[in-house]
Amino acid sequence: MTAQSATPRRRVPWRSSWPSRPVTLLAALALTVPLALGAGMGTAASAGPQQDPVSTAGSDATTAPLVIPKPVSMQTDPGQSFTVMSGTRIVVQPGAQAAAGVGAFLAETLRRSTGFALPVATRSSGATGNSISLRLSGPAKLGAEGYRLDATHGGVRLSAPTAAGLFHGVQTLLQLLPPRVESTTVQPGPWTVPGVHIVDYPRFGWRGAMLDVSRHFFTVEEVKHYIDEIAMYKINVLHLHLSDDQGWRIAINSWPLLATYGGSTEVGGGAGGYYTQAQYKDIVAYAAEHFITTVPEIDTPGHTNAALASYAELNCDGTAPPLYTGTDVGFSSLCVDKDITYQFLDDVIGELAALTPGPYIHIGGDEAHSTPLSDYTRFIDRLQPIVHAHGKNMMGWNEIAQADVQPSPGTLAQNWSLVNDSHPIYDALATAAVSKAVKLVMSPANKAYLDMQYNPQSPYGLHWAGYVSVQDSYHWDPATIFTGVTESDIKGVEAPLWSETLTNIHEIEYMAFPRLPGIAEIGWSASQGRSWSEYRVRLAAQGPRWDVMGMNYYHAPEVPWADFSTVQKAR
Ligand code: TNX
Repeated sequence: MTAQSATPRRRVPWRSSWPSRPVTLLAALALTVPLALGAGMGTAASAGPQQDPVSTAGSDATTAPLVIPKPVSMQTDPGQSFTVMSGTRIVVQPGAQAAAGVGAFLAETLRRSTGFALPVATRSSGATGNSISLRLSGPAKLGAEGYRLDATHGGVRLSAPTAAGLFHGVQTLLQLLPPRVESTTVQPGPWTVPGVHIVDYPRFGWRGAMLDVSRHFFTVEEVKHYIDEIAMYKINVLHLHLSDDQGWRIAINSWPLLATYGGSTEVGGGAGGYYTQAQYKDIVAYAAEHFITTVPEIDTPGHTNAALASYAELNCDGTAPPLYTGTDVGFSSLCVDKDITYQFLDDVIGELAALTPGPYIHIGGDEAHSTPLSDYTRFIDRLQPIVHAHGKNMMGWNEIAQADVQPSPGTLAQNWSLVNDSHPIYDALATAAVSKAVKLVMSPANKAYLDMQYNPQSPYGLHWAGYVSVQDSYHWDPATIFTGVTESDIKGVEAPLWSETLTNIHEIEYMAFPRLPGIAEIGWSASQGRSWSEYRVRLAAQGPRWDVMGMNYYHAPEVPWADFSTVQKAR
């Protein structure tokens, strides 16, 4: 492949410089807390976002902090501010190791651009004076991921009931600082945070980003780079599409040819690749350090040519097909009536479950056009107990709702059906899932698929679901798209990035940005009060940050980049 190795900018520092890193505690918090929140936290708003053609945000733009996702409540105090200085300290309570880990992340990020020492100190009494305090406390209403942030002359006080909440609060704090805070080299100050009082928590407990590492393979460093970028917008699930017709990307010890042979190519005939189990664990741990739960997907019973090519015995006729490097879908199927198919799945899911601290295994289930429906439903019905036997919940694309799926524990259907912009539509798969008490993760292809071209001129991407402008991808609400599907049926949202046309991190960035922050906001912020005309101003303010980070992004003409890069640079 042609991918370049990318240097992560926000590597969590405790690996080397935080000797008492509470790995297990942090990992446990990161892996269980975000998903435990579930749907329905915060305002159960169901009104769709307004389409306000007139910009109303201009007057606010220079005063209100330009944060994405939009916080639940934010009061500015123009008479107050806090400036990070050479003597500023980051303060945590004694024994609050999870808070100390988040403090170390903040310190490391700030040290690079400010050049200040920013020691992480322990003190029981919270912040006094020139400090940023991180406290593991706060009212229950903040939930598993909420936080409170106050910036005044007296310091910055960040509090949250969980480390995940503190981490999300740190992401907000970084957005309140000038864009050059994202630099990896020392920049001139001042490093002023505006006077602000924020109370914030998410609408949904699942805010995902999916990366297809099968159609093209991406290196560990590239995946970590993407983790850095999605964490900025409070994404808390990384769904890795680890197998498809064109490549198998995770080493399975009991079936070694899957990776070594099935992973040896990719779309277009490049060299492909796969993650060793150690590399995969490294990705999962890195995501967890960013309070992101990894959900691995092995796509079945279709999208399996790489596996079928690796082991002849998995084919009904006992003959292995050749490896595949094209972009068709729907031509491959596991052999539903062979016992070895289920032995294979048991082995693969067993090894995957052992590598997966999070509660979900995604079994695909999409576009199984070569599997007759009765075979398909029998297959899914046999697969779900295998997932459960390995202690995991099953997630699949929305077609799984055709089978007799059990809702418990925690079964999820990922809905990729197209949605109508202006009114709810009936969708049989969504309705079937909900009737079985299976919750939905919303990924409507004509809104949330980041691989859809922005317009006919886009250099990468597909357009089978339409051209999806930045404004289009922001203009939907998960709870109002299907008749009969309401807020409580929805686990959250996810933005898939399929990689038939994408070969490296720069191309990934171009498709994900600037649309991904909008999907993140749809998952985090209440829909009431969301409007494109206001959002696009906040989005424009991200541009200078991405410029500083050297990120590639589409300079969508409907976003007023130039105006706000000037404002931000002047701050
Ligand atoms: C549909 S929708 C797919 C993928 C493709 C993608 C391209 C769904 C679950 N599957 O196999 O890569 O479209 O946009």
